[in-house]
Amino acid sequence: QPDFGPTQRIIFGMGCFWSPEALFGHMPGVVRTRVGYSGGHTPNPTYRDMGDHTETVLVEFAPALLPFRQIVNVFWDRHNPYNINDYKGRQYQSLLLYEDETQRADIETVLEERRKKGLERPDTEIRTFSTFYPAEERHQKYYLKRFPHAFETVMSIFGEHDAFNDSTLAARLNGLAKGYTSLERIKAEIGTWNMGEKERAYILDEISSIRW
Ligand code: MHO
Repeated sequence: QPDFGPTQRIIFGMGCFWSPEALFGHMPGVVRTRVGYSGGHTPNPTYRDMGDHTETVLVEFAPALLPFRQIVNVFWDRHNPYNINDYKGRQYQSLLLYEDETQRADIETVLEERRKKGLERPDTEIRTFSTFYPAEERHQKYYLKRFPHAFETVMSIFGEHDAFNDSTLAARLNGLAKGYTSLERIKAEIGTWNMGEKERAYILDEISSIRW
């Protein structure tokens, strides 16, 4: 796993959590992603029984590479944040959980910029971080797992599920599996990662061997 320097976190609810994990995962500057349940009070939610929680993606990113306001604009540009038909209720609530007051102020700035562009204020619930309950393993990096050889190759690099799920590589390849990026772009980015040369060569070799 490369060193990206200081990171921040943000939690987004924007419908079924599979796609947003791939969307943010493909973006350079995103360090890792997890899908889970958050925003509610029900203890120990599961997919079958999430109570008042929402499907969310936890995004850890390096603000030096990807500014916070840019991520927030992607969040609003890439889902429907208006409660017009209340589809699936709280499960698919448009939700934004921020980590600190600096982020909150940035969110207000983004909303103001969007208002000036004539965009209607979203119905998104905007609140501080609450407990994030990681979803079941089958939901993590969902699209990458549709490609068994790719999944097995990346698992063989990291050895176990937590390290796999926490890796930047799995996040990018999950974005690729969903069609958000290309292998060429990922390889070019890996060339810039702050890591040992032997490790870099090994990773590039392994991902070149994947049969998609
Ligand atoms: N694609 C599924 C939703 C799964 S997502 C984890 C469906 O259309 O029911 O909510």
